[in-house]
Amino acid sequence: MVFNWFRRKFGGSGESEVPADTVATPQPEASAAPPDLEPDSQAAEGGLLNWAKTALQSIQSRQNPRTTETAETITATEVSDAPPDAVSEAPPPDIVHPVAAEEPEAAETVAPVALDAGFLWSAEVLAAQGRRPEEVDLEEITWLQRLRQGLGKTRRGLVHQLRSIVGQGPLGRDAVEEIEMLLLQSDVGVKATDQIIAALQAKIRQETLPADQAIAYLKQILRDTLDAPFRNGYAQDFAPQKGQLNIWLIAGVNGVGKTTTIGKLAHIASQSGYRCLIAAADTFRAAATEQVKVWGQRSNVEVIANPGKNTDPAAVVFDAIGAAQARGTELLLVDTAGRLQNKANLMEELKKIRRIIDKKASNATIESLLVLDATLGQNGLRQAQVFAEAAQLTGVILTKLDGTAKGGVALAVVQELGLPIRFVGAGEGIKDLRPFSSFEFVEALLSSEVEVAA
Ligand SMILES: Nc1nc2c(ncn2[C@@H]2O[C@H](COP(=O)(O)OP(=O)(O)O)[C@@H](O)[C@H]2O)c(=O)[nH]1
Ligand SMILES: [Mg+2]
Repeated sequence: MVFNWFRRKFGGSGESEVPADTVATPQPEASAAPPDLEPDSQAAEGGLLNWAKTALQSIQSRQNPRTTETAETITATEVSDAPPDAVSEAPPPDIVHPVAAEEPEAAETVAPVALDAGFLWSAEVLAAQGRRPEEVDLEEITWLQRLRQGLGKTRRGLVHQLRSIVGQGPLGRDAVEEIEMLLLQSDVGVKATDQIIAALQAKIRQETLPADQAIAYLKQILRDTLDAPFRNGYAQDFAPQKGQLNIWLIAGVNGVGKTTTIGKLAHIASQSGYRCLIAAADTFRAAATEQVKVWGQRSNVEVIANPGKNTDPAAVVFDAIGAAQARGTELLLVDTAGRLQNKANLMEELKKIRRIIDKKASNATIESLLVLDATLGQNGLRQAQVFAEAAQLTGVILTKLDGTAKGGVALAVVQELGLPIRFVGAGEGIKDLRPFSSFEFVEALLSSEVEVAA
């Protein structure tokens, strides 16, 4: 049974637009989990612990085939892409990176799963979204923990101070100003902060809020901010359509993580049962094609490239679309350059690629996704404006949330660009990218430490 990582459910790779809950899943293997929980009462009646136990048992019962799968991919990870700084100029494309050779994926999957505090926190977040314990994948648990870890620094500063502010009694003007400062320090940006504070003040004018309710309300405001694009015409569901060609153009400046993200997306796609192909259209840097090929090997996805020097990226895209159409590819991922001789050239090149796609694949579903490095904070946003015009952006992928990034930038991104965040990256490994969920993000950003330690 295939877990569809885009839709985050088992067997959900089909054309069906029916919501998860109403899909009948007749697969007999699905009932491997102990059936002693009522399907709709898990979190509420059985309690979190039962939910987590059931999830753990289901995961364990599915673990065997998965371990074999991972073992095969490990060999490919021994060669690594060098960081962009090292490879951006002409020479050595084949720098071997010892660090990446020991990618955590093997250990991660093989490690025994325990019902520890991290597992429980992830379980709580999944259960709160109406997920059923039998339909949760282990990688979702580990991913949530990683996201939470990545946002740890911001969270510890933010939550601690927030609690001390709201703990002082009903929110007054001074307290609101302090919260405003906190948000700005967390990279939320002026515009989004203003809006969040306005919403908070409006609420406070109506009623006094005890500390817990104030934080719960703040969480809701943050989720609403992140979900605003869905109220403005963007579809909430974001997955390639089965049985037809989807083309995702991946753009962004040098070093933000485009190629890495393509590798991770290719992995998600092939794991989820999509026929996937990569177009290596960053022909500017000599090493770029090699780097994307390594990711192709890791994810078991073929890469269409033109080995010639100074090849026209639009020509590579043209060839890749031809190949995709001939093979019945469902998802074509297009890697692009992040730097050319100058910005105008880069934008021209992106426009040209876009024209080729529109022309040669007029029936395809096209998404143009901007990759933003979360550690760049507000600076990244300025770059984004330029791309927005050239590439007709339809969404954002936020990377490097595991680093020094202050997670608040996600709110600024949505507020300033009006685009939905589609995926978030929190690590250099192949599994370190997942579809974005405002609920999970805000929980990872604002859940208190105490709950987990309990
Ligand atoms: N820590 C961390 N590093 C990342 C992430 N995504 C990408 N990177 C690293 O960022 C560097 C640049 O990535 P690359 O994909 O080459 O960027 P590109 O120039 O936009 O294609 C590489 O060293 C990646 O391993 C992430 O989510 N977390
Ligand atoms: Mg690249």
